[in-house]
Amino acid sequence: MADAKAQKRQKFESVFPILRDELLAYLKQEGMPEDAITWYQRNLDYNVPGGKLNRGISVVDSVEILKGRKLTDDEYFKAALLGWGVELLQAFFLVSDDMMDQSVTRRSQPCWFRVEGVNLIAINDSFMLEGAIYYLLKKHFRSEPYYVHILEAFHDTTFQTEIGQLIDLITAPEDHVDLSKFSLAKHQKIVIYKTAYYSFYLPVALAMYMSGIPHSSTNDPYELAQKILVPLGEYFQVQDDFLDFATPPEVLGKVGTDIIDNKCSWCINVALALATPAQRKILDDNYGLKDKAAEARVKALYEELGIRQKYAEYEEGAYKRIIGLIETIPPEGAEVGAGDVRLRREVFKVFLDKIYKRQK
Ligand code: DMA
Ligand code: MG
Ligand code: MG
Ligand code: MG
Repeated sequence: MADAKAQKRQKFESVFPILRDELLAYLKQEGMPEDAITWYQRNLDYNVPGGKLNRGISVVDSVEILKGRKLTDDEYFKAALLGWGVELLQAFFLVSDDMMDQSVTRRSQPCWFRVEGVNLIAINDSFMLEGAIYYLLKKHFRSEPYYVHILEAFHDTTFQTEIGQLIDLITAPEDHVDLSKFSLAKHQKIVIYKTAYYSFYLPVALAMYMSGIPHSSTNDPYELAQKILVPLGEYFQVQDDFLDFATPPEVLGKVGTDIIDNKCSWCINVALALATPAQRKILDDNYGLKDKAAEARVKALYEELGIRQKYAEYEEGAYKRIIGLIETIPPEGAEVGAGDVRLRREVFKVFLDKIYKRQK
């Protein structure tokens, strides 16, 4: 089992150097100086391949499930390229997110902008991670009938993520802590926009387009997919918020910054709902300060309020709710016709199982 998973990851990873070399060859062909090519290679190698790769591998998994058979070599390469497109988008968001959140580490190494000699050049580096997506899509998908659909899927979810990042950032001003501005409703809006669309809807929508699933004016399968994947993404970001508080950096691969950054996180919203007036004062006095001792006081109060237990309850509820949503898809066997490519429960079940009770 674990072996099959490692093999799948390895096969997916083996596509990355091919794509990276195509990008570097483009710079070479344009006569770019050697140090620019080396810089871009370092940017790509440092920021793209080192994560969990859930989003990227989900594109491949979903195409396999939707087609209902093993992929040809060409199909595998194309599905993996779309997967690496999502990972490039993720790298673009993470490099910029870490600057805006003033984070310290990512994937167990210093955030890219903190690497010696990088600093604000990381802004342009993040743009070049995004630019890579459209270079590769044009090169490999331009003549596909679904080319415009996948372009739109990348563009639409990118804009949604940027809107989400905006509300995440302006809800967390550095110089002014006002916890009465937070709410779970606001939190839901933030997490759906900053995380759910690009992390969950995008990989599945890309697989659906590549598998030839058409849009429909009645019961659009893309809308149905979104109805399941948005709550799944919301659950994933609640996990991210919880792990920011609860998981040591050695395990998580990044140092949590939500309390110090004054973020409208799931944890603070639950804490606000549970706090007595005396406990509320502790939160008001210590949240959002650039001070490790204040952060520790907030964390101690989270423990006292039983945030871990609340999270365990939330996770069970979210899991059951999402299973219920998945079951709104007609079960296997309810075929419309032979060779019919349609949405399948397993696409969502596999994605859900990847994140249920995750520790990092
Ligand atoms: C994640 O928000 C959203 C994007 C678009 C990167 P975050 O700042 O909570 O992420 P992380 O905890 O990984 O820094
Ligand atoms: Mg962040
Ligand atoms: Mg952030
Ligand atoms: Mg986070």
